[in-house]
Amino acid sequence: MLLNQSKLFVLLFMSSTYYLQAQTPLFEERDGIVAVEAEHFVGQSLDDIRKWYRLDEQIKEGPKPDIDPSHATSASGQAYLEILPDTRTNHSEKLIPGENFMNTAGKMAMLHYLVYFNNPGKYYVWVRAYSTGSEDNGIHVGLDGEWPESGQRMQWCEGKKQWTWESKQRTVEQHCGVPELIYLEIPTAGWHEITFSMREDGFEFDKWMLSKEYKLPEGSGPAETIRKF
Ligand SMILES: [Ca+2]
Ligand SMILES: [Ca+2]
Ligand SMILES: [Ca+2]
Repeated sequence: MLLNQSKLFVLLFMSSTYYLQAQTPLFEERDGIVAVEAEHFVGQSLDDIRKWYRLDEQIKEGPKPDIDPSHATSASGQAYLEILPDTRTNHSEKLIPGENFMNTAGKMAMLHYLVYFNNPGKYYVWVRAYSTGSEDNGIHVGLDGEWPESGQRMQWCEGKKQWTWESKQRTVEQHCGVPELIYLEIPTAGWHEITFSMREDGFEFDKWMLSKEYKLPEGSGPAETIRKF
């Protein structure tokens, strides 16, 4: 337990380079499941050009442009995050790498979460997102400051204009994504940092889940697996 606590302090120290939210819950894997509201991040970084903004029942909009209204009422926890501003909503608007698009993981608009794992191993990553068009449906996921190939280019094509769980990787051959290619290998029991970073601006992020089994979550997914001390 002492070792685990000291690891947590190291993680929190590492995290001090980004803004730490007050009273953010920490999370725990139980029975092969981690479930987290996107809006319960512990901090964000690399947010000078694009940033994640919380939308909820009180905060109904962020920086413009943003072509669509808030989707908070149908979000899990009635809150979600969106990368704004959104300057590319369709193919006719200019693609500017490093501004409204970032194909490389871990370079822009990064969210940080801390999770205690009881069971190491391979976990599929699921994200509940709301996509309106063709240029707001990609994100990357990483682990402990690294960005493995299996966390790059999460992609949504189906389920437009509604909150949709997905776990598929965009590839050269399959732009709509291939199942079972998005996963993280948790090397040890104990504390680990899960991170998400921008691929396309305007991405709307409600909730995420890790699961040992590749099984589509139902509805808003399982209840958050908050760490109990
Ligand atoms: Ca939007
Ligand atoms: Ca966009
Ligand atoms: Ca949410």
